Amino acid sequence: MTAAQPAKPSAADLARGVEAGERGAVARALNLLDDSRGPAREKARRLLASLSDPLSRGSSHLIGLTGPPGAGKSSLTSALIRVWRRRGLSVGILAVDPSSPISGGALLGDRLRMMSGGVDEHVFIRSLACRGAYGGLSAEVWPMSLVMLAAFDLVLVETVGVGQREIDVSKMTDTTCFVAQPASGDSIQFLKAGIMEVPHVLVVNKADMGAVARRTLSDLRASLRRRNGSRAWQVPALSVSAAVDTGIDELADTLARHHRWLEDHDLLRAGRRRIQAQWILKRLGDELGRFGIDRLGGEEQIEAELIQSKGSLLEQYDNLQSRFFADLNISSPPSQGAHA
Ligand SMILES: Nc1nc2c(ncn2[C@@H]2O[C@H](COP(=O)(O)OP(=O)(O)O)[C@@H](O)[C@H]2O)c(=O)[nH]1
Ligand SMILES: [Mg+2]
Repeated sequence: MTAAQPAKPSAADLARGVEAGERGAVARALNLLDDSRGPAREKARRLLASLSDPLSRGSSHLIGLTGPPGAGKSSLTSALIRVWRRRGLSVGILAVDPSSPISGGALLGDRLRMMSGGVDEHVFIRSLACRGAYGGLSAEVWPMSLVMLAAFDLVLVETVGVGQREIDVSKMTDTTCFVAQPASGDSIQFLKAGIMEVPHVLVVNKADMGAVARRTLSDLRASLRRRNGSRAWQVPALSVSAAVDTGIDELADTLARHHRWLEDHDLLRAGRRRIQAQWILKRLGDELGRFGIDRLGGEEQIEAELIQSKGSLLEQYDNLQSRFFADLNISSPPSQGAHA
């Protein structure tokens, strides 16, 4: 850091830009969250605290699109963007695709520019390279989602599901939509065996493949009938084709219906609070270990405390961290922050 750096917007200015949906401000905010150096992290903290409580921003909807590589998540994402834009909604995309770490988001961006003949000011795409281990990837998705929720009507996280032991990025959203590949039995087997937690919306893409797609859909519906039972939200299974552009409006309607349902049942804010608490717990556990978590009162108590407390993401995190170090009589925590 030298004095020769050009003047940068303050955290408060950045937050205002983000809330006005300015793409430049969103890009700068996401870069800030990506930067683990001390001053950047301090500014990230102020930025997140300056956003007017994105956890409560019920007008925006955080959607996870998950499923195996090749199922058509990216194709479906661009098809959905077209529908949402026609409806006058602004859209932010976080593409987390380990099968195409760098190019995923760029390709999506190119495709959209080709379709619309230019850059759409109301669509923002950010690609996150998969960094392999838990920390790098999921650690960034939640803070980034908060920024994007403050900026856009719809935020979509595209990702292949990750392992069971880690926080599944696809569960860090209001609505999880699973995209199945016709004739690939595995996801359906998982669902039947109860291994896969049922997402909120199921989609069989590639309806244009005909019989094989229809069979997959009826398979899915059969196993859903058994599992839906008396659930308050009855998980729907839809047939769509991103390539031929059929069923996309219905998919957008269904996603919106789940959002409304969450709001009607007072579950939107509660869900986001729980995701945030789990994010903080996971990060604390990575940094302070089992010992640290126990020292702070154990997972359950910390989670309950976090769900009650009003602080913004990094404030909550830092408070717990400081408490831990104060408890050990260490005056200053190590410089490494939550985004290391
Ligand atoms: N036949 C057919 N192919 C599709 C459809 N949607 C996507 N694809 C193709 O499936 C492949 C994988 O698509 P992509 O969107 O990259 O899948 P992702 O890995 O899940 O993001 C590409 O070759 C697409 O052209 C569809 O509706 N029908
Ligand atoms: Mg993809």
